Amino acid sequence: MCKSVIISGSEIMSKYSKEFHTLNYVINESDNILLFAHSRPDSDTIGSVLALREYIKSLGKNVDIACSDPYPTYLESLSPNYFNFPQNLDLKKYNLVIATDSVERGFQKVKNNFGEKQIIALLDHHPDITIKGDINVIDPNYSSVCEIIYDFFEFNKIKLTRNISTFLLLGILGDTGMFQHSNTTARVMEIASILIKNGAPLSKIISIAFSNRNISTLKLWGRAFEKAKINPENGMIVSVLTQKEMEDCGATADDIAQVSGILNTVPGTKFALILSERGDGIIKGSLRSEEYKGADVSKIAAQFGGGGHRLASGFEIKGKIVETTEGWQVI
Ligand SMILES: [Mn+2]
Repeated sequence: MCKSVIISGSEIMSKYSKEFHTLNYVINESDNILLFAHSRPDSDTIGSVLALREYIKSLGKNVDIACSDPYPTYLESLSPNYFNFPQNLDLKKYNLVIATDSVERGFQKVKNNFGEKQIIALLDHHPDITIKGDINVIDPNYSSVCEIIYDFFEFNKIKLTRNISTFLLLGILGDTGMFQHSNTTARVMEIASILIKNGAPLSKIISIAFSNRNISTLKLWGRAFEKAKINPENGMIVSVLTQKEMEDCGATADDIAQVSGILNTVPGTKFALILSERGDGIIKGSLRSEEYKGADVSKIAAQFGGGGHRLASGFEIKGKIVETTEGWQVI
């Protein structure tokens, strides 16, 4: 999908030439730079800030990373923890602030703390971003923000060190579901190949970041899989998780994320739906499908006032999940 970088002779052209040029100029002109990762940080936002930190550090600048939630301990063997809580930083001292990925998940809360002289750059690949910075690269055609940053580095001829390559591959692997989601374009594979050539340890990243599971996660998945039902009429595979089950397993809402992806692997199904209770009488519906199944789950989400895209959508309804003889009912 992303065809933004066209190599013609020695000149690298990009759809974001202006933004990439300006961002690099501002980085070089700034003494203090803040990188902002989103709340409940995932591998894309983490890989983005770590890769940018590595580059900015190499220029001899002062660079800090802010995030409202802690750095995941399982990633400590990939990189030390450089995360700070925003409230522990003097936010006024930075010349430049770069927020990466899901910029509306956390960054909008602190955005007003920055003054007019502080430059804000937003790098994101989510649709429907309403906040604006001074420099914006917001493009849902990118698989990940790490792919945007790769283009930024390539455009500015910045050396991809082993660490930078590792962090960018971490984000790309996370957001493409380890090259399984439909956003895995030829360009993504080309970039991944270059990152691996530059020393990114593919299998190490996968085992550290994506193959380890908490026992609480497995228990919760077990509950969801045990209860899964298939509706042969519409090809839906559905399961539910109550708040009590999450508490019993010691699991969190993050542990639910992959359940629908795994349910989708059941042959003959068109899409998966997971209903989960989230406290305050809210039930969250998470819908997933796969490219080859030809379903559009955003249409189902829209019926319940939700949204998203064709292969991944969600909605929220009020109520409580009650098991009946035929299935479940929301009351
Ligand atoms: Mn992302």
